[in-house]
Amino acid sequence: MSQYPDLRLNGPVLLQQIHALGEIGTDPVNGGRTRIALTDAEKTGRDQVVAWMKELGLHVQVDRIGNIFGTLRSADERCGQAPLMMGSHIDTVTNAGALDGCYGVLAGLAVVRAFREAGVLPSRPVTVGAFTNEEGVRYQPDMMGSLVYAGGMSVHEALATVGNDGTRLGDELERIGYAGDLEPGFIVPHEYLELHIEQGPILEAERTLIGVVENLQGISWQQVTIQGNANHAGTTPTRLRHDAGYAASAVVTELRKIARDSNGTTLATVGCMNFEPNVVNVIPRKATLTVDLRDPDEERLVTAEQRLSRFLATMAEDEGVKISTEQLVRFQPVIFDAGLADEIEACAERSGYSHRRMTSGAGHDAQMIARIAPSAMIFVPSRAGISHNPREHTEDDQLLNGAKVLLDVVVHRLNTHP
Ligand code: HGY
Ligand code: MN
Ligand code: MN
Repeated sequence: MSQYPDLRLNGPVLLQQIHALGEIGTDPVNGGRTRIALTDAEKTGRDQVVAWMKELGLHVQVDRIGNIFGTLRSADERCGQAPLMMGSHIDTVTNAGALDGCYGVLAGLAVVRAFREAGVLPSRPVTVGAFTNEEGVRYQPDMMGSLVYAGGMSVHEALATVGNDGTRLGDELERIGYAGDLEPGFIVPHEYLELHIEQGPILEAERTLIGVVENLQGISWQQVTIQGNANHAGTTPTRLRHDAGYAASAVVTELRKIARDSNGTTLATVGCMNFEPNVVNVIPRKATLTVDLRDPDEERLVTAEQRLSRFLATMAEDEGVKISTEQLVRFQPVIFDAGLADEIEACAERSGYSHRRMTSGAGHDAQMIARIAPSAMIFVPSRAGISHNPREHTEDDQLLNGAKVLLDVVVHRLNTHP
């Protein structure tokens, strides 16, 4: 018999808050919203989430890397009791949808609201976290706030990180007023749950409502710099060229071959590419590009990295260019807690929601918190599998299904792990 028989999800408030947060940082020209980490727009989003946490009477804390935590105290306030934590992020990529990350943070607040509206307190503290710089667009690596929190990166190193706009992360954190004084990791969660949109096509294609996320693929980000020779586009014979632009383009083609040869498990993306001097009639003297490689299997990911490295060495030789690489991110695949995954599956089953076990293609804060506490994720469908795009969308009833499963899992964990 549940200790919390009267808990109900307040769906309308959750949907209203998702909409309201999605209005912060909107881009009327290119669509969507842009709340890159530690920008003014993201600060406004942070301020709004903190205000909602305070409205719920949560104890709000900010750590030295700007991670925000709102905690609902437990009924008996046993000293030092580890909280059950839910969380995600509210920073976005450029021209993002309204759900990536935000949904998980606001659904966590909806779970707390269910306790508040029922007038009951949980048997252990319940904390909702919003982690800094999950997207890694401005400062690498991504999932930085949760990585620091889990002890995978020092606060000093994170604060000293220089962004691709030349700013220092610690200065920007001070500027937006979220340089907290608590040591990251000051709360070690009893367990951690992250509700997130799938950001891929599987659940929709299979008409399945809930994803029980068992694992998360490995991620490798590199910056590749190719140094060639600028020369006249009209007078330089092909055989005499040292064309950084050609070399960079050949990398993109080779990466598609690497992905294809993996039978689809390895994914390869060149998201950024710049030429210098970037002029129509000048052979590029320099090209910089980013490479994002992912695979659920560590060995295959290493194989893809090694194949790329060999290709770069051969290209440097053949084209007479200098190629250097810088590793920006390297995270191994993560297996989530089997007990929590079973619990999520049982809750989805009990609610009559179709469900399936799956791998996360995207990186998430849960992969970092899994280093310090049992963690797992719940997915809901993404329309046409679209994300990191203004057209990112999940139906309201699907969003509420996910939040109800999150509430149900929290209640069950509190009942069985008081
Ligand atoms: O890159 C990712 O997978 C995440 O969105 N940061
Ligand atoms: Mn996300
Ligand atoms: Mn994202």
